[in-house]
Amino acid sequence: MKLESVELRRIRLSLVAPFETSFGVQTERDILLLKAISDEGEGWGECVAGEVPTYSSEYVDGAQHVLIHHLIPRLLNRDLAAADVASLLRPVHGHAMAKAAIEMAVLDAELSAHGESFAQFFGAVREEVDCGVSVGIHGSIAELLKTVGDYLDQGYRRIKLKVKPGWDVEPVRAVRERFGDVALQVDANTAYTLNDAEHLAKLDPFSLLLIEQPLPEDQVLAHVKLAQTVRTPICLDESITSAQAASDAIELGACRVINVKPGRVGGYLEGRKIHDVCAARGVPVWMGGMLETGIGRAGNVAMAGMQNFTLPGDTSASDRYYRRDITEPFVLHDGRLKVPTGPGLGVKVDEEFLESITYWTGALGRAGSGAIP
Ligand code: SMG
Ligand code: MG
Repeated sequence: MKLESVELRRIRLSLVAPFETSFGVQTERDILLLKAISDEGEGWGECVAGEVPTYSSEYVDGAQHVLIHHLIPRLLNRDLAAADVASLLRPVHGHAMAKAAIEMAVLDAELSAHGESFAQFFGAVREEVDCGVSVGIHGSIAELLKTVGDYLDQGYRRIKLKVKPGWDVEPVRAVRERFGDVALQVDANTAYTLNDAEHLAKLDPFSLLLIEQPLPEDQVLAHVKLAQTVRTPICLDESITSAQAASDAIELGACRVINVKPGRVGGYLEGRKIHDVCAARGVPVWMGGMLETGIGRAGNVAMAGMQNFTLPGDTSASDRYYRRDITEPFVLHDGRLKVPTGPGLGVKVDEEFLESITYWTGALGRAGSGAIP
């Protein structure tokens, strides 16, 4: 397949409700979308980098810059397969989310051309996947209980509470007391230090499925030490940047569960490797979320259909995020989302709606469209 050009597009989409984490509040997403245009057809990619570099060092303006100046030029006008993208981009260090976005677009173009779905390509074994929902930090316990109750009424099969120092044991206790043995886990997004080990052990009596990324991402050894005090299984998110990092963390005993986010690890192909490494070591994985639109959600739900994705993911329905999605919406049925079956991502982008929320476009490649406005 020859990559002839890449269109870039920035859109803004408001979230249906503010989403607060230990690193800030988000009320909308400013999203970079890519369209890969090849001699065999087109494909979509969504970049999961946020507006500010607070989840990780990447942010959407930076991702756009590195794609335009360093990544896309290495791929244009070459005969390539999606499987070649990571190695062609390896000379550029870091920028996993930017790399993941272009690899995704190339993969969608390639699979669409062959009539193969993402799920078939990944060897997915499920037609639908169990869904959890990530619940932000709230202003009060009463408000939190209302939100959690609403999500449980909608059918979500697992609740994840965002936590931070000062908002951890009490909200967990309140949700356990009110909602009984609901599947429950927490995510700290690196907000604690190893000095908080005794405090985090206070979560042990609540039978959480896991505690996600309690300590900073580069502190793998500290997670090993934390696991000696805290009985709740530790799950790593931000720390796992590659299959190698996953393998090392497991061998060191830093985690017993891994959250796979294709964007964080440089793409779906590296995500699949992490799945395989974890499966071989008996470590369960689950699909993370980065507030994706229907484009990113389609790929994530397909990958979550793989065998070792045994825990419900942060793969919530479109209406948990956006009033109107840019594809047909993903709708929850009995706490599950259907894995798309059509070629490539298997969703149709609503081009008219997309145009209406686009505030910038650019293109690279092909005569006459090389300019970035
Ligand atoms: O997509 O449902 C979603 C959000 C899930 O909590 C979620 N993601 O660290 O796991 C995580 C956070 C990062 C999101 S910041 C935009
Ligand atoms: Mg997380």
